[in-house]
Amino acid sequence: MMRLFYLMVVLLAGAVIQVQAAPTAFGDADSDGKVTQEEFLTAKKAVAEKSGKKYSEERSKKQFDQKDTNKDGVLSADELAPAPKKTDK
Ligand SMILES: [Ca+2]
Ligand SMILES: [Ca+2]
Repeated sequence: MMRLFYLMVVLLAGAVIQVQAAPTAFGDADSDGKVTQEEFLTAKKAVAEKSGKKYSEERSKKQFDQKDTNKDGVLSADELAPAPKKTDK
C-alpha cells in the first residue's frame, strides 16, 4: 500500500515538473498554444517597454507576418520556434 502511495507521489511530482517545464509560447497570454497577432503585439510592446526600446507596431506586425508561415493569422508553437538549423548549407 505504501509502495503504491509512493509511486503516486512520484508520478504526480513528475507531472507537475513537466507542466512547469513546458515552454509557454512567446506572448501566448491565454496559453492556448497559439499566438494571435494581438497577443504577439501586446507581448512585443511589453518587451520593448521593459528593455526601454521604442515599440513599432508596424514592425511588429511585419515580424508576425514573417513568422506566420502558413498565413492562418495565428502563430503555432512550431512557427514561434526558432527556424531549425539547416546542416545542408
Ligand atoms: Ca493564445
Ligand atoms: Ca500560422
